[in-house]
Amino acid sequence: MSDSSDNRERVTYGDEKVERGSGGETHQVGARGRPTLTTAQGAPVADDQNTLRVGERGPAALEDFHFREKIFHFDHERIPERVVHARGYGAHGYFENYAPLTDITRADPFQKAGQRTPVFVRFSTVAGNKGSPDLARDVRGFAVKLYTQEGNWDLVGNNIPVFFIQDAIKFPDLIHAAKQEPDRGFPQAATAHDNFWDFASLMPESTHMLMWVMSDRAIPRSFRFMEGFGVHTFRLVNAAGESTFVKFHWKPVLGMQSVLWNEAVKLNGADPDFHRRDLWDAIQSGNFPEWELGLQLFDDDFADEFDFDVLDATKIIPEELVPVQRVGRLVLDRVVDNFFAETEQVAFCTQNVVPGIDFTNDPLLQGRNFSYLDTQLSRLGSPNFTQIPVNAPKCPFANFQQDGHMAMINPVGQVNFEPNSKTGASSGPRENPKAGYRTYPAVEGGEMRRVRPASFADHYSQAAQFYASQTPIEQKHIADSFVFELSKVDTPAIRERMVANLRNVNDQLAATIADGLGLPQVPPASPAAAEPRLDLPISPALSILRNPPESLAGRKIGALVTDGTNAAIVAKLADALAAENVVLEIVAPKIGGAKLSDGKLLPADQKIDGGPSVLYDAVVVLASAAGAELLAPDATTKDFISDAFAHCKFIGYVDSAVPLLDGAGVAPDADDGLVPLNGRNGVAKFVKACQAGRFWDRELLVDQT
Ligand code: HDE
Repeated sequence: MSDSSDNRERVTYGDEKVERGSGGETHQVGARGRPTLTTAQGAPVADDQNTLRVGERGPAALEDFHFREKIFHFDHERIPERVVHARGYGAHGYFENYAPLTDITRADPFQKAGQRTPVFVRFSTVAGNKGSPDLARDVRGFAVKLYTQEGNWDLVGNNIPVFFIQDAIKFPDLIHAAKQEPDRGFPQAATAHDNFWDFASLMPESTHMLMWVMSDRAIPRSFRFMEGFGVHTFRLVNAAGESTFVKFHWKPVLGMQSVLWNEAVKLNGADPDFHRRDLWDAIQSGNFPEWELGLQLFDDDFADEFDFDVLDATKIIPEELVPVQRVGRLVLDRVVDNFFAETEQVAFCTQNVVPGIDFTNDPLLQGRNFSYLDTQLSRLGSPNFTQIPVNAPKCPFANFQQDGHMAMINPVGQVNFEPNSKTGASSGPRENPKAGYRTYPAVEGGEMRRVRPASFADHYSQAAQFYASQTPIEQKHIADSFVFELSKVDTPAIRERMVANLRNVNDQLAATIADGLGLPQVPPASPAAAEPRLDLPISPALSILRNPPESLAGRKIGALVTDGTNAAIVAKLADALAAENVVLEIVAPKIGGAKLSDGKLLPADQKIDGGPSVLYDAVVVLASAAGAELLAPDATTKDFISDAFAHCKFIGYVDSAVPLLDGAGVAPDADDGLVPLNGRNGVAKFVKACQAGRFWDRELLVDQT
């Protein structure tokens, strides 16, 4: 990481040395080379421990300007959190283009092979407040700001390619229904309550998205293991003014991975920052998260022939029908310097497009184009939010906008209007008909009406397609989450209405959910605006498990060690995992570490109480005989093993640790997901087994409800 003090200019005022930072701020250098603490006005502070008082035990003096300024600033530290997507985490990086795409777009990032465009990405959950846990069942925001040479392009997407609603006018209702109920102020970051399901069950257009949200997609293992989507159909426009429709995809290079619901619930307690910590750790350790940008390109003919309306954001275009072409990669290689300045103040606006990128008439997108700019004013408090470094373009920019709260950039010189008769630089900027942004001249017309087109009427066919495209275990997870969520709904009629809707998706699914809820009978299917098509071909790309990762890279394995643990096995494991680019974390009874069989102290990363197995993709239990005896009655150790087993994780173990497995109710030979490490190639076998991610065969045995 670069040391910002390197950029500092040192000047001398009288006897005092003053450092000037790159932002122009100054610090007086006091004792031992440290800058002197000053007020915001620059006055040096002599005492930051005590308020100014009249007499040792007397009242505080109003003239204590240092105290008043400090508290005043503190009182105003918060800005309004985002109405949605309040909980988020961002990082810097770049987009690298593979090959020129000049035939389809004149957008700057796609003009040359190897061209790099700086980016800032913010991932988020939607429903929870800023301090809510990371593993809520929710859609994840995947917002990318590309600082192109022709302005900022914001691709403000999600990790799910469809949305709940078709028209932006329903967004406030959707979000009101999803967030805490207004009278009680809970539940936090959870849709498992009456209001959400009341709304959802009355809005059949939400069904497709509900299938995704009830699937494992809504509880990703981390941001690094999830896809991203631009959702809407956009336009790419080339230099000749020709348009191609496009859907944007982000494909994670490490592959997709999710956690189990029971695991998510426990993760939220063990580490509410699990996702942000994962991103921070990955970047700080040089394992830069990476996604490939994929484009689905199609023309008007395809749009006219396709079974669904390409302007309807509740629909996908299956990848099998229009392949995703990978055109570049997004690499996140730098964490923020300051969370507030960058992640909190970043202001994405869907209206931020650059020449070569254009909108379509998707009614959600059209509504969003109003909402984002508007929301920034109330969050950031000034139209000058564009001047905050994370929001400012990195290309030259010039206009006659001026003044307003916190204006840092103002026109220089006499002229702040156009046209003007001045010449040269002092005459200010001028429009550029050649290089300037030109809207695609789509021909529009028709009656001005509030109407939902008939082409948006099919609410169930793609929901059915999504369900049919999942593996049986993923289908089970979908049914389980519907049952979980609807079991938190107090009003029986809402539960029934939802099941009635789901009969239009899949009868078996509806029956399983009805049974899970203990409904006396499966309700009849609700009437559908358009007859659902249950014959759409399955789309394997929609399943996480049908698309397993190519390697274990980026995963994390937890090793439970005690005093006396076999040092040779630890060393072997460390080597084998390093070769796979897998992180090994040492979990021990004490954070100081454990003295292994070779007499050496191995420092721990986690004390067992703070290192439950939910933090890891797989675990190994390496306790020595004496260590196993010590830990056998320990409840946390039992949880470590029994949770790993219940979450279908691969568990490696040494012979001396078998009593711990027994104590946790896990037979060491219960299934092939338990791998003995002592034998020949034990470690290699374990590492190989872990490639499968989870040992799913176990799930039906450990989950009986
Ligand atoms: Fe957003 N959305 N949204 N949204 N959205 C916001 O903007 C809105 C929608 C998305 O990390 C808000 O700055 C409307 C779809 C992300 O800062 C707000 C509609 C998709 C983020 C807003 C939608 C998104 C937001 C709140 C219905 C996926 C977080 C704070 C038409 C394609 C960006 C803010 C960040 C944030 C409005 C629907 C993605 C209020 C009106 C569909 C990733 O402007």
